[in-house]
Amino acid sequence: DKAILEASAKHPIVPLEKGKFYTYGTAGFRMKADLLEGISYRVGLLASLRSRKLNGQAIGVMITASHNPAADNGVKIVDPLGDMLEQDWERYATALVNAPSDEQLVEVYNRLATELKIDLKSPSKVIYGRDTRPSGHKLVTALADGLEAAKAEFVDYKILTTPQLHYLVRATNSEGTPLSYGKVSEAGYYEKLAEAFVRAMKGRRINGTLQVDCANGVGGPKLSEFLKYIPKDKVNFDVKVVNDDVLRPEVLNLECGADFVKTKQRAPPNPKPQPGVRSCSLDGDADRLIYYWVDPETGFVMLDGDRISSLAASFIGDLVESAGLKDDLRIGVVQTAYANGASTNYITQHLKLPVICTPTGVKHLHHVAQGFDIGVYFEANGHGTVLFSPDALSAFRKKEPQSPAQKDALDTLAALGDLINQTVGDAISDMLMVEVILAHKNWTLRDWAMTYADLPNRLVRVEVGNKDLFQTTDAERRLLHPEGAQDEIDQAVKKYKDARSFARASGTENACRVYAEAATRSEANELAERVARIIE
Ligand code: NG1
Ligand code: ZN
Repeated sequence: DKAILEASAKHPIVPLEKGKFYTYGTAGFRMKADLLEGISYRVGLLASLRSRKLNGQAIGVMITASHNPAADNGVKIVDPLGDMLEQDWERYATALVNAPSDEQLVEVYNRLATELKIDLKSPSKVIYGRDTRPSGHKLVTALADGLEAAKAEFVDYKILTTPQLHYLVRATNSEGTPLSYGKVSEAGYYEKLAEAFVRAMKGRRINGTLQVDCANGVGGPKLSEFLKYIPKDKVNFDVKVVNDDVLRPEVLNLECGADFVKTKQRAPPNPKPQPGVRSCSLDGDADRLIYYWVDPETGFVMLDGDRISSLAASFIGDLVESAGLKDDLRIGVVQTAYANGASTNYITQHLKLPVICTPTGVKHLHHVAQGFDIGVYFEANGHGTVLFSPDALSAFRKKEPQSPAQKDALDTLAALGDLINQTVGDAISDMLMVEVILAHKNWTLRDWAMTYADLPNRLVRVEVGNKDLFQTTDAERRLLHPEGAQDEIDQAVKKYKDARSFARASGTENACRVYAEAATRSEANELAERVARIIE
């Protein structure tokens, strides 16, 4: 107790206005970096408890604020399989972080240990990493002090992408078991991806250079490092890495990156967009991916998370059929309400695959995707992955092929199982998956974009007095409160062709978001404005 008390005094919590609390949201604790030091210390305490509760399995802590401005930062906890912290524990995190004094912190810590039947003398292991934000230094120091005070064993992996940290957590916990996820090192991550990439490509050629905008974040140096692992004689992957300046913190996510491209619906102004260049953007911690190109005739064309999702579902669905596994494995796609309606139609009607809609936040999508043998999940913003069940992975390896085509399909599926990050959405891994699929199909980005036409859509942020008044149901697609608001939205939607609109409170910002789509751009804009006025 003494150690925890003393170290706590070094990393105080910044008090909030009366009646306000820090909350563990969709992205953990995320805010201006100068509020986070005490929080990071306390998250160290919590992570050590979580590890002890789970028999000393390694728990991860990632320090990042992803696509948010450089002055922000965030702290989030990763569970032993590399997935997000179990939902029940978000409450404990909130309780620990909001303890008003050092003494009360010790009290809450001990109370949690008693309530959860945690032996504070048992082993505990925590591993952590951070993105390139300068504030990360101070936050990992506070985190390490928390881990030391709690007498946990810990490993500092320094600068990593978020998905790399998730990989390392899973690799650490599966080391030496039959389910080993890969070598426990950053190099092990690159080796695994490079090997699976070569295997999945099977000598096929990639058509043209890919320009990768790295948001001036951690993805830049990590992607450059990864590229060294690809054997040039086996795959031609010509990548031009741009926006990879991690030395000037102020340029992080500034006018570049996946979030910029998706929300502004245009290419980053730097480097100056050249017509026809195959391009993609990562976000600040390299877990989101958006493809695009500037067409000489039609202008900017974007291939977002919905496109990646439908591309993956279509390719993997075909492979499963060719492999003769169609009756054995259930494939499904998971989306949120922000998925473009045209993508949902394409997946259900053309690919004939089930689609489930969940509330915003990848933890929800991930959970539902685990219910399928092959669960494809992406948020429209480009964050997602494809999950394979143990049954699926073993079928790819064990099924006796009846023909060379069947063997080919099984081999490709097995390679995809290793190539696609099974812990969390991973921009580098997803990019390799997209490249494999386009190479197999011999498709350009334009071919990919031709599969269906997106409905014009508009997303607006609305400042409201109290966003907590906005309660939703039906995977956030309908408002329960304020009373009458949903009826008004329904009336507005009826006035437009192929229209859909919904409003919900943001989980990461102090505002509401309104989404609208309709048959034409002007109708989508008009509908969004109308609905915004309803909830204002
Ligand atoms: P909120 O602020 O709850 O809308 C945003 C994104 C989510 C998700 C989280 C976590 C949109 C509309 N919302 O959530 O998709 O990525 O941030 O980063 O893009
Ligand atoms: Zn991110």
